[in-house]
Amino acid sequence: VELEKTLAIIKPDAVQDADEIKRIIKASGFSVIAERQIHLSTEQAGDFYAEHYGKMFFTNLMSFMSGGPIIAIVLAKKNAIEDWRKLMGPTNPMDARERFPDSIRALFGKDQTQNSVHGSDSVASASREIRFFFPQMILEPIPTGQTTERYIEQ
Ligand code: YYY
Ligand code: MG
Repeated sequence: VELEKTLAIIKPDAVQDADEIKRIIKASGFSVIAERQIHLSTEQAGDFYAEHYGKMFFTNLMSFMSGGPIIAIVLAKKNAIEDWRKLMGPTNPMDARERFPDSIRALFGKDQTQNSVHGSDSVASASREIRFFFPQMILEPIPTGQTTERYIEQ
């Protein structure tokens, strides 16, 4: 089985809950293979969320995402992209609390902007988003049974 990689972000509103969120992530079968805390500029936040440029919420999203440090995390697991989206829950935490009360956004999200976590939504976006934060990362699948230690950033 080839392990898939995805990019998770713990957003500024949930950095205080990072330890608990990472505990849930690991208990759900994901490996954390790289991790980095970074405070994005509004310009970097705009680059990361370029697909949403021009939308009503774009300016809000930029000021939120550049308003404090975030933690970017590369996760590995079989079916990581889809499974991380499921564990995150719906975009709006109110919706998450109604439909998926155990999801991370249900537990830690505040509103539809301050929703605690991000997750890549496709193989193409995972690849782009991992490179955005970890330009040195090797993006070939990790062979089964091999330790992932060597991918952890020093
Ligand atoms: O992929 P996901 O994060 O679940 O939602 P997107 O529709 O891609 O929106 C990205 C990001 O934008 C969302 O996590 C919060 C913010 N946002 C917002 O502030 N207001 C909205 N009405 C929709 C999204
Ligand atoms: Mg999205």
